[in-house]
Amino acid sequence: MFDQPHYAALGLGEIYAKVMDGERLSPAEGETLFACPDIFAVGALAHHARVQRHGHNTFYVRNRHINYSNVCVNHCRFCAFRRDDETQPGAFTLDKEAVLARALDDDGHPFAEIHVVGGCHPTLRLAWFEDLFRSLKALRPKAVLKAFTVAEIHHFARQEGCTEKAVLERLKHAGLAMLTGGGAEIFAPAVRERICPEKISGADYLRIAGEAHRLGLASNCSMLFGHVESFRDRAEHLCALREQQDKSGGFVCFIPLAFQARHNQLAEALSLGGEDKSAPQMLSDAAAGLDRLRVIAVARLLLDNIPHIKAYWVMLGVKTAQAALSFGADDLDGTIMEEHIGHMAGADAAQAMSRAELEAMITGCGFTPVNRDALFNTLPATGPGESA
Ligand code: V47
Repeated sequence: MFDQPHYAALGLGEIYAKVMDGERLSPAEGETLFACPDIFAVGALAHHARVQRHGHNTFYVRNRHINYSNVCVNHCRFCAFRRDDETQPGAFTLDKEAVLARALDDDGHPFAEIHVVGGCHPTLRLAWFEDLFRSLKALRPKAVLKAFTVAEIHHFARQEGCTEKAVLERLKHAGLAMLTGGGAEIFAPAVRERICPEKISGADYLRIAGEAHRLGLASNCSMLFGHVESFRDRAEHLCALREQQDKSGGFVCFIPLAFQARHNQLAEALSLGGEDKSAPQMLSDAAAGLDRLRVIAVARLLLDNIPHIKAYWVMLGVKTAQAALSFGADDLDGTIMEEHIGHMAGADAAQAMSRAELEAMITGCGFTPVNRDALFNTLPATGPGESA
């Protein structure tokens, strides 16, 4: 069914030929794929590209997310996690001991990844995090330490009155191996102005990611979708990441972040009818599920130089994440243990998954589980005495 005539009839003949020949697609072709009514045709092309690169291998990681605080100086309109200060209901800031206790809560089988994020805190300074990271690495030397988005790196540089490069060097020296992919949102300036007017620009996101890569730090990258962005905004966002990757090469994994529409200003504005009703966010639940698969598929097809596409089960939902494995995704992320950013905005997935559950999710849809660390180094399957 998914042969050349089928694609030609859909107006995708040239895209089909390019994917079969391993040629790069243009931003306009990405937009065409977002608009194509046949989601299965788009998914089959993405699955082809995924199998070419990874076969049926599907990655997961034994990891722990640690949110040190939700106090943040920015006012991103999509965020339900942030608070202005410690006095607001729901605000929290962990002390060093509480962070270390979470990293140690691993049944004696150290996490392969420790993922630390919290937003742009008004008073916690870079030196506090350097000390924290040194302690984390002393306690769990084998865990890959992944922390912050490039927005926090920019925030520290302003706090300290130094360059982002100097911040990154200090953090690297303290044990940081990579940055998380968050904070990219949508690069299109008009959309950014509507959803996160105080956040660094898309150009700065890419510039600081490039600085990190040049220093030997890896990073992930992302796109927040399903709110007020257009198909063109999505395609251009993905191609801007691809262009940066051509230059600096350090993006390991792309994470499409499906907008969670509870308890945040943007969701309220959309449901109150003040904004554009044609936005993807206004799709029914079923259509939104298909849209999530489509974003995974188009990302796989446009991002020919970023090795991994993550089906982040927390934001996609477990079942959609499973389906995403047949639409181009090759990674499910991990055990997580504790998640606040998505859950405070309405994500209804569990807080944690065991390793056995992740493996069952993968084998249950015909793929092969591969245990990994944050940098996608392959790790052995369950070791002796290790709990699932
Ligand atoms: O930076 C905030 C986004 C990000 C909402 O690097 C929202 O491996 C959806 O970056 N709906 C944090 N998204 C999560 C993140 C992440 C998660 C898992 C793995 C990795 C990785 C990175 O979540 C934020 C922001 O872009 N976000 N609010 C919301 N309402």
